[in-house]
Amino acid sequence: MRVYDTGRSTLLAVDRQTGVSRRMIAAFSLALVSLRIVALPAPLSCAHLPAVTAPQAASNDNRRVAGSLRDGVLSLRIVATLAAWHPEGKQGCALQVHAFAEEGKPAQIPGPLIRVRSGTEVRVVVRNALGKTLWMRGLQEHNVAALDSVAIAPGASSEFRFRPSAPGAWYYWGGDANAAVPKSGVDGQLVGALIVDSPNVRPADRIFVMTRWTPNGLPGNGGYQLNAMNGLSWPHTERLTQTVGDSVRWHVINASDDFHMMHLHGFYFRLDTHGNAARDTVTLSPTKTTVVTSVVRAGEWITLTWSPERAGNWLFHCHIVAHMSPDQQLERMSGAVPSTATPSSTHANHALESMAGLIVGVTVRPKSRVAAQADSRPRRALRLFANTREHVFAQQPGFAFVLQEGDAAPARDSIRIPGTPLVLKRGEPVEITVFNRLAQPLAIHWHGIELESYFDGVAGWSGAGSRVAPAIAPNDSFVVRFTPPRAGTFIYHVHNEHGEELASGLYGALIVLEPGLMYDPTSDLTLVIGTAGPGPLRPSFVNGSATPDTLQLVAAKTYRLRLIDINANDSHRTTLVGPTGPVPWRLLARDGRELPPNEAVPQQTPIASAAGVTRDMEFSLPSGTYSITVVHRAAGRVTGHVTTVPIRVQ
Ligand SMILES: [Cu+2]
Repeated sequence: MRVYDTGRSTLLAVDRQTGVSRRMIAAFSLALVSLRIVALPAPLSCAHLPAVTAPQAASNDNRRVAGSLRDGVLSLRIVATLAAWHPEGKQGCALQVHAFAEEGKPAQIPGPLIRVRSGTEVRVVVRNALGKTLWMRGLQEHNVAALDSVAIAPGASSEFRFRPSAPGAWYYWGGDANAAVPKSGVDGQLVGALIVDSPNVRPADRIFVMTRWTPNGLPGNGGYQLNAMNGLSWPHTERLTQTVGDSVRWHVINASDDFHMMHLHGFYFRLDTHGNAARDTVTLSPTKTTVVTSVVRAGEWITLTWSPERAGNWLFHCHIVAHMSPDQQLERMSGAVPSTATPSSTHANHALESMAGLIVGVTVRPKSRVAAQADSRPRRALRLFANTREHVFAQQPGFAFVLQEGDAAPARDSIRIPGTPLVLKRGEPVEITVFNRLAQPLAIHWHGIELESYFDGVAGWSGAGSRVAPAIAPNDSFVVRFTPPRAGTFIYHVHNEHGEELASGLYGALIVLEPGLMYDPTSDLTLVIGTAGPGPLRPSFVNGSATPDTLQLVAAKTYRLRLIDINANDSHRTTLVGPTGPVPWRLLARDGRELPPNEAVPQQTPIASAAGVTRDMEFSLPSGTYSITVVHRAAGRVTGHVTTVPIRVQ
């Protein structure tokens, strides 16, 4: 591991430098890591990609406001033009796309940042240098019922004058007619943030614009997609540095045509605003809630605040496997011309090599030099085995985490999907030895648990300084230590995918109880939603089955239901259904955090969820026949697949 730690320290050591040099050094470090692994870095070949002739676009970190502000008027001239986009840094391959530039300057991806205090007049002239009609949307006052669209003929210009009054993380975009959200084709980068601040306050904050690219019509690339944060794909995305105790505020704009599940490692964040292109209120997920994962649907944005309480390296990323997968690396895209690039198969550094896309790294510095006191109390010891068995999903293997119960380790090929529920106590130190019996290195993430960075489970990244957690090598083990600070419903799951391990069972429920309580399965129910193995879409698993057993319940008894969604790529709506339709239940907790009275939602059904979400509900039923239905949605659309948990109440 020493080799990769060296690379990592180089990455961290330069985070005060400019974005450009940081990225260059990041690229250098990555090259250094590859060099040590494969002896020679493969020459970068972009020959498998469509030819690029346009001038290079710059990635835009959304820190510099475009245009000039004079006498209460922000004036700006932008042009829609062809540009070469380098989502993997300036040294990486390029894609030819449409992008916005300030007149006379290189194009930017995402486009120039428009930012004003509410009440400021904005005058934007947009020139269309593309060979097609450009439909512009979003350059207007917001909080309206519907947005305008304005067509600009090829070669023509159009001026937009408006005086925005509604504060929010709005955006503008261009494309073909009637694009309700920015489309992921050649126009997918033709977007820019339009931030309206309240008149008096402009808090220190950051803006992240998420965009997407798919190779419309390129042969052999049906499933390929590339997702970017401020124009860059991990590990080329910006590295942020914070200090313990900071107040961090981010605007996260999903300027794409797919939904994202934004997850923060190690800390909760408060969702302050949740809007879409037209309005600052989205009704499906309430704002002012505190979670570790929030959905941001196509065209939506959120403003969130959080405060790092512990030092170390952390991630903020989309939890959808396809949006954090190394399959997004341009070298993995095939094309009309066969690729000469060799995909990285060693995964020697999980963080740098086996993730890509919508990921931002955050390094939190300690506030003082005094190290936190180690917890010297005795630790409850658990032994957890990562097992696999052949031919579980037709010809494909299944995977599972199996806890040792008794004196003997479980058989190497014993699996149970989901993994053994881990039941811990709030405030009780635990020591979990994870044994890797897989053929590949393993990293395991304790989702929602507030713990020390080193044990967070992102191999090659979690930790601080030169002490960075390794991946667990095959036939090796790793000791994880933490003390859960709160009771609630959490998840543990694989964090490094080599194939489809998450979809194939490598996850489980992590339940933390108040001290003195025992887990009572007769009143405490856990339903874990997972993907039903690799391959084409089908009904999701609930507790490892597409046809779960009937729950036998007692009339008038109060039940707690822990609902965990840890499927790979899709979303769900879960409803308690009785003889006459949906039955209300009481929402008790989100992502393991008990709802305080001012956030309590007395009755809620259905529960919307996707990867990385937990919800606790309470209900009590009269005698009768009921069911819990889990309706499957892919890319936000109902697929027709429903998993039903029958319930009999007597
Ligand atoms: Cu995503």
